[in-house]
Amino acid sequence: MKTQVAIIGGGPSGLLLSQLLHVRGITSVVLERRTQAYVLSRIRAGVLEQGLVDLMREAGVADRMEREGYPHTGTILAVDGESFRIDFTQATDKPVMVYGQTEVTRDLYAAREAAGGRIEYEVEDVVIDAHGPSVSYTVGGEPRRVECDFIAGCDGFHGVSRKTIPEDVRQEFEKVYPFGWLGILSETPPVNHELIYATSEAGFALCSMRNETLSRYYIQCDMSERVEDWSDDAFWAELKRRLPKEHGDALVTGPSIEKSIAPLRSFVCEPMQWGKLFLCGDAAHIVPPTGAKGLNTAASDVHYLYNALRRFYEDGDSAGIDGYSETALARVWKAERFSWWFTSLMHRFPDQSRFDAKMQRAELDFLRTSPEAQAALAINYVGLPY
Ligand code: RFL
Ligand code: PHB
Repeated sequence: MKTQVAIIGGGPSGLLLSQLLHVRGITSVVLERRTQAYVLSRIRAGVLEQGLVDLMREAGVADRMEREGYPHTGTILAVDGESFRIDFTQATDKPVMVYGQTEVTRDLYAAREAAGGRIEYEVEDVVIDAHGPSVSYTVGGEPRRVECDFIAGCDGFHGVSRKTIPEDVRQEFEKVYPFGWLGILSETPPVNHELIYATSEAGFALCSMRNETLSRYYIQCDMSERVEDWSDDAFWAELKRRLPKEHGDALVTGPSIEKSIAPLRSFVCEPMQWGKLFLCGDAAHIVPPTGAKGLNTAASDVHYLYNALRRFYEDGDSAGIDGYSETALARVWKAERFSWWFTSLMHRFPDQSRFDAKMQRAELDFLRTSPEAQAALAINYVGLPY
């Protein structure tokens, strides 16, 4: 098979890139290891930056998001039972959009299918020749091969693309946090119309949502804990303990429809390109979810790669392609910094000294009282410019 861009991974990065290229008449094939139903069953991000919203518009897949998504102009921070609001509009003119990653992915699959886009599911044994360039794989044991001009590695943290970059070229930077997030999805109305990021002696908690009848909640937990050991009742009780009284009292509880534990990690791979292979999204970097930056940073990579490919095909200009890694990484590191900072500020660390705890409280107090500190949070949270 021949195509212009072979895309490995049918998550949000791969699908968005494929759809944007399609709008510009550039052909691609998406190779996905799982089934579409499996990809859509993963409950992940819920907050979209304006940059991603604009990319969805450019890709022609924004209609349902505009109808069903919720623009938010602020978020609540709760510290030891007292809350204050970070108003995004004081420092930026941009809201964020509350719209689930599952829905983004669903809309992208629908658009690719409507356009007759080629997606191969349940591919195995993917081998990348970054210089050929070509991609070989099997489906149901049958060998296949795609010849292409470029390869986009959009296959997430556990994919094969990153590992194709030779070890003596590839540098990896990593920080693993000593806790995870236990998350539940429940068919209950959200406790508040805006997200609540809460910290207390008992640890971090987050109240988020998908819509008026579907809530997403997280609590910081030990990585040794097991989902099976957390009954719904135990989860609700612990969440309530970590929220200000007015929110805890307002919490509507119900059975969970999904419950899982996610580890927290910061990770960056440099460079993000090798030969004709270009990494996008979780394949190249991971952030802890505290700043809601994972999907959004994947989208900024897609923005840079899509525009670089467009310039190449439309103007014969390879400057964007050549500089992709450097351009993408400059923004990636800023999202890493924000996610690391917000995580460090809001969680209880098991090895935290009494001094460390005082520093955290002083910084939170500074944030509560300083418009400039709130502006810095807002600018990063709504998303730095591309
Ligand atoms: P994905 O979504 O992991 O998709 C990669 C796809 O590649 C496939 N794949 C392969 N295909 C072919 N061959 C192989 N060898 C392959 N290996 C893997 C996989 O099956 C998969 O379909 O990466 P992508 O597209 O880069 O998207 C990244 C985002 O999914 C991720 O950054 C976010 O979900 C992170 N994240 C959040 N990000 C935000 O921006 N805002 C949030 O509010 C937010 N909350 C979250 C999150 C992630 C979480 N978890 C569980 C990790 C909350 C959670 C709990
Ligand atoms: C979510 O809704 O899943 C969510 C929202 C904000 C975050 C992380 C996750 O920072």
